Order: sequence, then C-alpha cells, then structure tokens
Amino acid sequence: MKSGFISIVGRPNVGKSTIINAIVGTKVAITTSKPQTTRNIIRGILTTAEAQLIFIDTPGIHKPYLQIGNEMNKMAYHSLREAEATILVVDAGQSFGPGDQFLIDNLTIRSPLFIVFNKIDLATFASMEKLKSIYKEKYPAAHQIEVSAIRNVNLDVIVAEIIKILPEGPQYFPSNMTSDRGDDFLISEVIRERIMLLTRQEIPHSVAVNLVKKELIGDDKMDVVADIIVEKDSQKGILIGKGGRLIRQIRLDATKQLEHLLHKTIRMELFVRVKENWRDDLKSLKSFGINDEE
Ligand SMILES: Nc1nc2c(ncn2[C@@H]2O[C@H](COP(=O)(O)OP(=O)(O)OP(=O)(O)O)[C@@H](O)[C@H]2O)c(=O)[nH]1
Ligand SMILES: [Mg+2]
Repeated sequence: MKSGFISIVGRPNVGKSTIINAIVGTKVAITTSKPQTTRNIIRGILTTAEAQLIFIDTPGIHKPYLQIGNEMNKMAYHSLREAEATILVVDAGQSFGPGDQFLIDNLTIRSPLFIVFNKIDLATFASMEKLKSIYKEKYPAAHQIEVSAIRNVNLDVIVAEIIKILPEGPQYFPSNMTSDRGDDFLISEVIRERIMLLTRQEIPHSVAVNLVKKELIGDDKMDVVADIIVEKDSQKGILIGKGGRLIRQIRLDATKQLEHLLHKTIRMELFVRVKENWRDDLKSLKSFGINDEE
C-alpha cells in the first residue's frame, strides 16, 4: 500500500482542523471561529483500500508574544520534518498580508507542497486569481487546490493528489483508527472548545483544561472531572458566571458533545483554578502538554 505523513500548516483560523476532520470523517481536532484554537500536534488518519494518509494538524503559525506562541510555532515548523508531503492552507477569503509573509519566511518546506486555498465560498473570482498568482510566484512548483472545508468541496481532490505522490510504505496504524490521540485528549479539548465558543476577548486564549479523572462505569457510563485553568482571579469569576450560569452552560454543552462522540452517558464535574501567567511559563506549559518535544 501507499502511505505517509502529510503536515498541514498555515496561519491561525484558516481551517486546518476543519479540513482534517472532514477528510478523516470524524472530529479529531476541535475547531472554533477564534484564532489559535489548536495547541498540539494531532495526527488524523485516513485508511483506504490503496493507501493510509496520516494528516498532521498543527497550531497556526503567528507572530508569538508569549512562550505558548513560541512552542506552538515550533510544533508546526517541526512537523514538516516527518512529512512526505506538506499542505499549506491559505484563507481564500483574505488578501495576502504581513502574517502570510511571516509564515513563508519562517517555514522550511522539505517535501512536495500543496497549497490549499480554503473558504472559497468567501472568495470572488478576482480575489482568488490574485491570491493564486501571488503564491505561484512564491512557490512555482507547488500544486494549487481550491476547497471549501465546511461545504466539503474538493477535499477528495486533496486526497487523490496526495496519494499520487505517496511512496509505497507500511500501514502505520490499524484501519479503524482515526486519530493518534486517545479519549483523554478529546475530552479536555472538547471542554476547551466549548469554553472558547462561549467566551470573548482574552478568555478563550487564557484557558487550559486538565483532565483529573475519567472513570468508566459499566459499558455505557463515564464520570469525568476536569480542572479549567485561567490566568487571573477576574477570569475565574467570569468563567463561573452569575450564579454559576456560565460554568453550567459549559458543562452541559461539553457533556452533550462528548456523549455524542463517545456514545456514553457522561457525568461531568468542572473546577476553575488560577495559575498566574501560565501561558508564559515553560514549566506550566509542559505540565499541560503544550510544548514542542524537540
Ligand atoms: N466560510 C468558511 N469557513 C470555514 C471553512 N473552513 C473552516 N471554516 C471556519 O473557519 C474557522 C476556523 O477553522 P479551524 O479549522 O478551527 O481553523 P484552524 O486553521 O485549525 O485554526 P487554528 O487551530 O487556530 O490554527 C471555523 O469557524 C470554521 O468553521 C470554509 O470552507 N468556509
Ligand atoms: Mg486548528
């Protein structure tokens, strides 16, 4: 069979995780309308009769101003080392700017490059042509593909084009596996996704979720206890909300999502804790699994 690793890089919020979820056919990575949602390397696996494609989702590359940003960028840069192919995702709804140039200046691409223009539903013919010609000049040999991940347009073209260039290789993962991450990761990420969607300003980015307990009760029930870590007391108050309303909403939303994904009845307890400036502290980042392991 043909097989290989395909790194998916790009600026924050361009739709990398949405693309992976749609290709793999299930939620392996959380997605939100806010930048810097993904904070880890997540491998999403697609196995067909002829090939196994392992897509590496990465944090969006951005100008960092805290340690967390440095670590996230490094993960994305380093993912290219293990890749047989690289997908650079570009937001087709936006014109080329300094953030795009920053990414290009910092990326060393070592494998065949596919430039995927996502969100073509938000582009005009003229804006699309302009963007394509800019990238043609920067990467003349790259293959360009126009897609819309939320409308599932042309994602099959990505898969077909990648298979063409993959070498013969081993089947790295069992056929039924869709992610290299287990339930523990999914649970804390879904809780974080719900928080990111229900909060504003700096709060979505100041939150980490730490799974404290996961216990299976029989075949179809699960108890989950998680800590939500924020950076300041004031953020703790906001997250809990008046009369505990917001934390209750977070718990209900996360429970519903996870029951759907894990096919279990879930009982969830959430606690909010403060760890000052954890995003700028390497030790804390490491304890939350947000560090580049190179
Ligand atoms: N209009 C439109 N929106 C899309 C499309 N694909 C993704 N989005 C939206 O773009 C937003 C960002 O998607 P993500 O998949 O989280 O983006 P990402 O590149 O993984 O972002 P980071 O993890 O922050 O780097 C979400 O609100 C998606 O629903 C698309 O084809 N069209
Ligand atoms: Mg993402």
